[in-house]
Amino acid sequence: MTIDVATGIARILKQEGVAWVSTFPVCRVNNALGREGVPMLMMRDDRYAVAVADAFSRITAGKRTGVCTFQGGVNAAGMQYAYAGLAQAYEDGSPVLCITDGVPIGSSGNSQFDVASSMKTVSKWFGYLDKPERVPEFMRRAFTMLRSGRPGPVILAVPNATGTYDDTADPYIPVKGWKSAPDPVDVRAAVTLLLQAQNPLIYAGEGVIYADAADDLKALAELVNAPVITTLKAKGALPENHPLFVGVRGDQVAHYLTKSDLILAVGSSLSPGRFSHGIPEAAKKTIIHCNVDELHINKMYPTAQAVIGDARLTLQALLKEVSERTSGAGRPAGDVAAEVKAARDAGLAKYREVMASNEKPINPYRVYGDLMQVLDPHNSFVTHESGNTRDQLSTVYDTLMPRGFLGWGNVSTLGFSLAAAIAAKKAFPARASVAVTGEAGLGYMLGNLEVLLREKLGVTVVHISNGGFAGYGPGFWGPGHDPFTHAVLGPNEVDMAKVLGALGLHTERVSEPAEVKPALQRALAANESGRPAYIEYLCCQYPVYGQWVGRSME
Ligand SMILES: Cc1ncc(C[n+]2csc(CCOP(=O)(O)OP(=O)(O)O)c2C)c(N)n1
Ligand SMILES: [Mg+2]
Repeated sequence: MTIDVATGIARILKQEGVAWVSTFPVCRVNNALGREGVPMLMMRDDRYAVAVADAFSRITAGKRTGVCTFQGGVNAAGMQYAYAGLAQAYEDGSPVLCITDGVPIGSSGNSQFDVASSMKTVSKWFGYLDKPERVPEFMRRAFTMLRSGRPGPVILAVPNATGTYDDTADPYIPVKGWKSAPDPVDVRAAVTLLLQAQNPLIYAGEGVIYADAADDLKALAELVNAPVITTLKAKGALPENHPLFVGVRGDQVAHYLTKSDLILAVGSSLSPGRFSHGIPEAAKKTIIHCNVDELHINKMYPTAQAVIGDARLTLQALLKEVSERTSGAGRPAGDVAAEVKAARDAGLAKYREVMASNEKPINPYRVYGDLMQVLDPHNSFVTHESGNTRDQLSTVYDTLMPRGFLGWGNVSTLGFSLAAAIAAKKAFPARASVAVTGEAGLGYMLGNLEVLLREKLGVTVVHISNGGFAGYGPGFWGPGHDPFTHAVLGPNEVDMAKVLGALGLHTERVSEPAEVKPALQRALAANESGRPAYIEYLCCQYPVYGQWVGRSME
């Protein structure tokens, strides 16, 4: 049957199980999506169209692909605005499918902005659909890349959405993802090093979550009796009440990174300098680097032994090898768990204290502590913003399942938390979904709050309202490093709860520590009937949190 390109794409998306597409108009594929009954989640700008789809892929660990559309072509206004979202998805390695208009054949070179070269810098693959007949081929390639290897965004540019082709000539069959298992020689060599080490440390990255390998990580940690740290993006890969879990950041993490003589990195790029740790005295340590992609091997630190392959197959192979070598006994238990507990208790003591604080303005840690008490850790989603909310929550927020908390941002683009909370609600409607933000993140998301109301998305935005960019200004530590550019209108000048209440959200403004918890409970109750909520907590500026090791304050 002869069909047009846009219809072909819409039908293939349905075949691939795509339940909805986020968008900001216009894109020439959208009307076909509408006609074919693919629901569209219309965001209020192109960056958020990308970010919601990106976050959906992250939260479902790539099992359900987030798809978005935005304007491209010669008038690439949408694409230029979407670029921020694309760059972030690429930076963080998120398998999101982005569909846009391509520059029509015969119109290249018309604009200053070079669409193809800019898109290539932020994608795993930029496909330019130069012939209608190639729709099935391009979609097969796209979904293969989205589901195999190192995750990353795929961008498909459609220059002629109304071109036609015969869809029976190359009927589309949904593709699966393919995985590779590591070389057994490398597995044996890695285990030899691992069993020789005095103080091995497991350094788990987000690849563990994408590979659905949380249980395998736990099993290996227990067998080799090694402490575990996770990256920001892998937060939750090991239940954080596990006796071998050290932390994401903080003094106890620094202690183990320093003390370890061997680092077994799994599913992490080991790329320091942004929102991750450097490895102190790396040249004196043995680094075993397990990764799906050779890109990161020997990247910043010398790799003693690489193990290339899917994180789950790798962990299973390591587990089997350790088990065979030790007749199932693993490494002797010693007092590793007791030491981890002591280090965690010492490292977290000062935060636990303020989590119970009754001071006014409210200490932000009091909000996080109460949030942990109110939410069911097995049935909720929390995410942070760029700024102190990231730094503080990733220091203390106990996460008991993968994606119970979404840590994000190798570079952290303000405003992503709302996209993440929306995506979490779409992925797991029964879970409470909470975005914790400061005023900067809130500023980015304001226009997009309308989407919550229109789509009846019961999401709660928790605002740590402190009248400025706490990490930059005078704040807690004296002069601060950006004293000229940190103050904004704060709670004394603007009543945000009133502003957003007028928009239609359930809102509260809370200044009493005792009211932190009940206000959260009321917000979550409102969410249950599909009403979004905004809670403004009048907080002090308190830029205190666990540091990244080997990284200067910035
Ligand atoms: C798109 C973007 N631009 C700039 C930054 C740099 N930046 C990071 S946090 C921040 C301010 C955070 O202040 P606020 O939201 O009030 O949070 P607080 O630290 O006070 O809790 C800025 C400007 C960024 N992360 N993203
Ligand atoms: Mg602030």
